[in-house]
Amino acid sequence: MWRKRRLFRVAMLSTFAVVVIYYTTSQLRTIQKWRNRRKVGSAPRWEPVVLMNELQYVGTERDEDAFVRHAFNLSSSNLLPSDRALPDTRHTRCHDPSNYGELPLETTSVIVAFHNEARSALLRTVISVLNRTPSDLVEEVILLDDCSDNEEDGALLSSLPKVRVIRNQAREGLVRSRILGALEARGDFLMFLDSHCEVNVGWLEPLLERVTQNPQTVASPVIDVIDMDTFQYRPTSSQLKGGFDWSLHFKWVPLSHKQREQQTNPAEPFLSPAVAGGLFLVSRNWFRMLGMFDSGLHIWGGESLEISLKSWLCGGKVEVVPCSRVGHVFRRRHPYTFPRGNANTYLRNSKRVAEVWLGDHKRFFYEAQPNARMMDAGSLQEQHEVKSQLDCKPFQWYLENIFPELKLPNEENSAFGQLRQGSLCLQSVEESSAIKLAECSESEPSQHSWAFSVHTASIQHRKLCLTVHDRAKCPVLETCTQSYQQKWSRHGRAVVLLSSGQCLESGTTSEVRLSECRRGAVSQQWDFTVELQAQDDHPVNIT
Ligand code: UD2
Ligand code: MN
Repeated sequence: MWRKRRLFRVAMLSTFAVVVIYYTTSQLRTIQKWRNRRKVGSAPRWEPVVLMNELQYVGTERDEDAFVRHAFNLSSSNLLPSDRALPDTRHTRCHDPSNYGELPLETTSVIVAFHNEARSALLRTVISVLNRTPSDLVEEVILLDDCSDNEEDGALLSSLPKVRVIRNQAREGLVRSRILGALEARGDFLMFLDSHCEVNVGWLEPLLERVTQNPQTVASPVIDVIDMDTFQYRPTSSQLKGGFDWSLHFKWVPLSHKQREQQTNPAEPFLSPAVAGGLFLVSRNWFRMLGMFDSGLHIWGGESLEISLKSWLCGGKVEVVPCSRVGHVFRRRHPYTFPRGNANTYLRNSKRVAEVWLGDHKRFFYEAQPNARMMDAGSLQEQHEVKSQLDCKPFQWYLENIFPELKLPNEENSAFGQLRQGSLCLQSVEESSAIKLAECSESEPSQHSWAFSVHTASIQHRKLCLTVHDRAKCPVLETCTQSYQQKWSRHGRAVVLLSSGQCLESGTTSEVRLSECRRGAVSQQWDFTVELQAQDDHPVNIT
């Protein structure tokens, strides 16, 4: 009896032990499997399945002149297979996958908007993504057909693994198409590509690493060149950052001396004032928080500077990641129509970006692009709302900290922006010539666009001049006449009416008046946001 019970207990205990061991090892195995699943650099897990007849899809489309329809050599593109080999253009340091650490469990939606793209180029874009990305990192490839003439260009690709095709019934332009793609995306990260790209080996992992480390990062690959004539794939310098000039034209900028000094090797990601093109990875949540792209941007242009400025000014950052390489066919002209006229569309888009993000510095945009002044850019209310909701920084901060290479043009205005005293700013009063002081606010237009010109000795607010009538004490805003009642000078921080030698002074309430200058009086000290020339530091005779 006693022996029986002991045997029973031993049997129970060993069954229990077996169950525990089995459960633990199976759990460990699952964890290991997940770990392996996220190991970087392993062979692609997409098994190419012939789901379509490539030759039949690409067909025999030919141009009389090879460049007419697509602005690149169509014959060269058509001759290449969709899965051609590419030279690995990365720095050797990028070859070691352990450099990228643990990858996220989240997936990426690749979004490709296209309008009348050459089928061979479009197919190569998709196949390069499927073949060169570990399958479990890719949620889907969204092909956003922006109302191409032939619906089948996109539709026939929907049989490829992970590919979803969405078609616009009317032409929306690349910006609204990408927004639509982002709204449809199920992945946690969004990667935007043009429809004539080829991603290179290990392209996504280094981008993912950056965005996972800091989810408020916009991460751009280095964009290699696919020759528009021969389709040869060539490396570009991995040490250039994205920038722009006052016309808001994108340009490449070499890394600053300081950045080069800080860099320990050329494979390291670096901060960039703007994305180096329209190809980048961003977290879907962060992109949505930023209000995505401005949906008022038509057809082509403006969105890459918009997302860059928005990221930097509203708490994020922009990086170029040299270990990530994506080839792109750069062209000399747009191969498609602009329903509203080519130059106008781009200029209008740029005006929207300038109006929302450049603050008082938009004056330089208008000087570089005078035709934009009179253009109707549409409502910007939504963009301003995003800006104030996210409490975005002023452009001056960006100039000082992120893009010091963008120099202010030498112009006659020696100071401009807000005219402030401590936390108070001078502002115009609607439908009146009066001015008053109020708490400074980035988004209050009546506080911006003050300018002091040494040349004309005037203080302007938009088109009006600060004027003090004889025997009046309070300055008002009136049409500029160059009269002595509108002549001012600045002495240190004092603002002096030349004819009377009196100083601009804040009162106890919101009013502003003229009074005798008193050395060091805080109520007579004024600052403009931006000084274009060093001020005359010699103290003048202030009694
Ligand atoms: C550069 C960017 C591009 C975008 C653009 C400015 C690179 C490599 N490319 O363009 O991503 O930022 O500047 O907006 O930096 N498309 C449409 N609908 C249209 C017009 C174009 O879907 O109405 C597609 C087009 O088929 C292409 C993509 O948008 O896939 C970008 O257009 P692009 O290749 O003509 O522009 P690109 O390379 O000059
Ligand atoms: Mn392109």
